[in-house]
Amino acid sequence: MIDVTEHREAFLAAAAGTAAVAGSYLVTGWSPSFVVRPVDQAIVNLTPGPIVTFMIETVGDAGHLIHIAMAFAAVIGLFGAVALAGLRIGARVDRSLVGAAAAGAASWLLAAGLTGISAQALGAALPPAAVVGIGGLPAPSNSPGPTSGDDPSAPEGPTGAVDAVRRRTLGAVAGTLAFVAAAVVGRRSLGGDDEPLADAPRSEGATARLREVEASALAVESDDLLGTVSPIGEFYNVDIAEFDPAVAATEWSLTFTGETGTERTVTFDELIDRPVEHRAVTLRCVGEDLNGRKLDNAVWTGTPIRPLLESVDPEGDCDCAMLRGEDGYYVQFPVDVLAEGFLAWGMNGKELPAGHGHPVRVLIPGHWGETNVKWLSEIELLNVEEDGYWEERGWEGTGEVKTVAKLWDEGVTEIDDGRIELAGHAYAGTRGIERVEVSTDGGDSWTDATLSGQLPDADVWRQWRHVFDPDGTHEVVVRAVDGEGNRQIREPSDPSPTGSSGWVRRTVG
Ligand SMILES: Nc1nc2c(c(=O)[nH]1)N[C@H]1C(S)=C(S)[C@@H](COP(=O)(O)O)O[C@H]1N2
Ligand SMILES: [Mo]
Repeated sequence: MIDVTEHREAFLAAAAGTAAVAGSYLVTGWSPSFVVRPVDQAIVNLTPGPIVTFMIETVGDAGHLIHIAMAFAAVIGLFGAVALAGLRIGARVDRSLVGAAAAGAASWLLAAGLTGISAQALGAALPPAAVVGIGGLPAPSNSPGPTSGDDPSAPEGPTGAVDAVRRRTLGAVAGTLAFVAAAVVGRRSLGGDDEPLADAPRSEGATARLREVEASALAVESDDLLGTVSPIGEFYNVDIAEFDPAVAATEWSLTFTGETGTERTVTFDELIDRPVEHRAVTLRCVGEDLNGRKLDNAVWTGTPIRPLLESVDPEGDCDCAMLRGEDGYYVQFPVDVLAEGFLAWGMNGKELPAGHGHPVRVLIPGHWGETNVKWLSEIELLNVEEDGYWEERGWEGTGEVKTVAKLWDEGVTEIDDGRIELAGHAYAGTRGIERVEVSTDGGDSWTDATLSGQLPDADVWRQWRHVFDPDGTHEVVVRAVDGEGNRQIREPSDPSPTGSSGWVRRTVG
């Protein structure tokens, strides 16, 4: 059993640090003003590439939990250290209020240093001040025994005072835990973290334009089975940072820099005033396993990049460009590939959500997910090729996607008559899917699956379906053939560095 009285300062400091984080969360939610965010960002940026790749391949999405846990621990430690200093100052002058004020002021400075000077930083300052003020009160002098001046934390002090100190310390810790729970519940009821950004009022033209996004709402019929369009909340997410940048559309602009004939900056209003298109585009992450879930399709609203690009006269020697996002992400690829792309501000009939790059992201047909820069802010025309964020970390994910046919858990259903229905998605970028072949005997014999209709756009997945009569257990294997007649690569490989290959196999029955 840990002696609370003896470790009183440590308990109070940990409680104060935790209270600071909870208070900040209550005020800011998971926004850029939350004190954990910059520390998490620093951890992500400082982690060496091979470790990042190793984590992605071994623990996958749990890697996020690890760096976020480290960030929480570090921030609790920082605010805890500040609170400890406050406690000691309070004890020295024998006035816990002085200690509380010192801890509060220093916590505010720390929060402002991490996230910028704002009233929101008070969220991280008041709760630890309260913990220091209450937890640091000296032992009551009317309790039997001690006279003021005695060290209240001295374990062998008179029992009454020791009990009072113990109760107060435990009270401060319990109060902090209650505050953490209240902050989480309170924040949720203030509205989820996925709320659209409170942008400044828009011009009438812009409002009308944005209504066109809604009008798109599913020009595409979601046909049967697994669904053709992934709902926004289910569309996969890959981010280098735990927190989405909060970029208001009214503040956003895209600048073409570097080797251009004319530099150019485009605002959000200018962008959405350009010719509007709705395109179905499928994305797949190069880092996913062969039968992984980082493959999704949406209907996006936006405008083609080519005319904008031509208007700035790209002149660089490498005919290549570096694209940058507000979160510090960057990716480089050829200008002629970029010219095929699309700048999207709408997704499935809604304004582009924060997690998918609000207000504007890039969509590059047929290439791996990493080329589709979210929160786009700059397109720099280069003279010499440079590595992008993932290339620096050992990936080669800017090229065309590999061909794949998936068979997820929900793709296996027993239908009423005892037969088994197999269904999945197949994707080959702009090459398209010509056919999906299914084997129910481990690859000895193959049958063509039935394909869903092809969406009108080039860069979309297709659904396949195959029904068979089971006889015991079956080793099911699926493989796709792309529109150029190439069969999916048989030889299995890891995702790193160029994307996984092989054929999906699964025992059924
Ligand atoms: N700014 C920015 N853009 C980004 C990323 C990112 O971390 N930051 N991740 C990339 C990767 S690796 C993929 S697979 C896709 C995922 O897009 P989604 O999160 O909308 O599914 O976005 C790409 N664009
Ligand atoms: Mo990715």
